Amino acid sequence: MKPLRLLTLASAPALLFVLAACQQGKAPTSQETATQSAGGAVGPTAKPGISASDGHLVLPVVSGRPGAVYFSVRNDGPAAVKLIGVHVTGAGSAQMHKTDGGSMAAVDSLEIAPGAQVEFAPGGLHVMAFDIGESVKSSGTAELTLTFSDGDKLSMPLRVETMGGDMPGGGDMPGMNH
Ligand SMILES: [Cu+2]
Repeated sequence: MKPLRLLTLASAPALLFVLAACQQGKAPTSQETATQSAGGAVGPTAKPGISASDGHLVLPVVSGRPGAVYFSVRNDGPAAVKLIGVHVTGAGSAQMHKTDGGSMAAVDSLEIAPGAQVEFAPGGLHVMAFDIGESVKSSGTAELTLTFSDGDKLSMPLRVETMGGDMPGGGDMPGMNH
């Protein structure tokens, strides 16, 4: 894959440090120390040292609008990794975005420092999924695959939800529906 030179997100490091600071207390639980893997949230395609959890896809209220994917990803490996691509099953395309104030911008790559956990959450980083097919809506499940700069991938299941159901005003994505 492409080597280096992909770092474009100026504000990412600050976010990473904040998140990393919240995650310093992590220690293996007794029932998990036997395995070398970093957490059980990910399937067999897991990238070593990287774990992801709490993946969910929020469908738009209006069909045809993009959906948003949120999840947590953690780097328990010894070196920084760079997330360079995302894929959502059943979606025509997907792209990393970052909401900043009232607008959002595409994020081409995202470096995750050793020991850092990055949250893709409403109001910040998210994955935008375009052209979501009917198969996703009817089955209620989807899968997110992350691609890293070294070519490794990591997949996780996504819970499918509908925007606005329980969320006041459905307003967790400023700028998305306007
Ligand atoms: Cu977006």
